[in-house]
Amino acid sequence: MLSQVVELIENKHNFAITTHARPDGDGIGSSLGLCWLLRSLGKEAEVIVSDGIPATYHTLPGADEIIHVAEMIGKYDAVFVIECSDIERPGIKNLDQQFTVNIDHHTTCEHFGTINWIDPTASAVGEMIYNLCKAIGGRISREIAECLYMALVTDTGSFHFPNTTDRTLKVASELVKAGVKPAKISEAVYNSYPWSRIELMSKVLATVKRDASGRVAWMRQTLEMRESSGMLDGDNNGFVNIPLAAKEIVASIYMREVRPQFYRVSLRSKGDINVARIAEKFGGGGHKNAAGLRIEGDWNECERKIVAAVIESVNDDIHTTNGYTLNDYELTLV
Ligand SMILES: [Mn+2]
Repeated sequence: MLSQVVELIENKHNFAITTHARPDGDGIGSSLGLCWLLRSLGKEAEVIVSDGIPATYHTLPGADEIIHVAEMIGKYDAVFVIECSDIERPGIKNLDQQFTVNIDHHTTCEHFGTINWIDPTASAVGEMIYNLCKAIGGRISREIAECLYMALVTDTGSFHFPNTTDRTLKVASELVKAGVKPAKISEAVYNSYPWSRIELMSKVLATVKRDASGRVAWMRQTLEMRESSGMLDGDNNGFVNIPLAAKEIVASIYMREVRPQFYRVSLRSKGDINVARIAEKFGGGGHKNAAGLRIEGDWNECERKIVAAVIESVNDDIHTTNGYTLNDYELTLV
């Protein structure tokens, strides 16, 4: 919990911070934000990751100092593990030999750390790092603010996903006061893609289908599409949300072929439709409105199973909530 994290930082000196492979804005932004916080407190800190950093995050302060490692070398007083469901997610060997601090806001997170601080009410880990900064009496520098704002913007979809709370907006406001230029971050996140994203989008959108009720949509991304579009890492970020722009669509499925017979699947939903429960059925996890899973086998067979599970779940959720309407967003996260 938070008090243990504060005590650890006060009493130790030499820290590393890591996040999951294929890092996103919350993983990178929170890691760098925490790194700047620790340094401002006179501590040694560095961010270590196993994977490449998507171009979107290269402009964040400190991104150019991130160290790429395949295994833990040297001993730290503690390693902060940001936004990871388990100790394997960072993809760093021998991480389990370290004193680890697990910081996450996902309910499906395992308590794998020596210290575990899990706050499912936070919109992003970035919001938790802000709270940590306040709890430890740190100052929100412009560097910390830019990194944490990136975390908030990306995890809340520019503050329009249901995880956005009054606290999220208050934190965002404080970060802007500390020097963040929201338009600069939004430009980096939403209007700085290479053309290959548009090429890939046109191919993926050509596969979109929906069920007879018109409430569930699904799309595919094949290995061939990756190659023919010249796809770069991150080019497909957010594609899963596109069908949700249609008023009647309440759940969206995005299947990516990672290698023959192996797919990563993203699920997104609106309001009370719970896709985390569906992902868990297939061994995955996530939040009520944003979840993911992996599945192996024949394309059509895998797609059929997942689509059927989502349609069934949507029907149940609509039934149990006694008539769902799109204006019925209930913020369960306060
Ligand atoms: Mn997050």
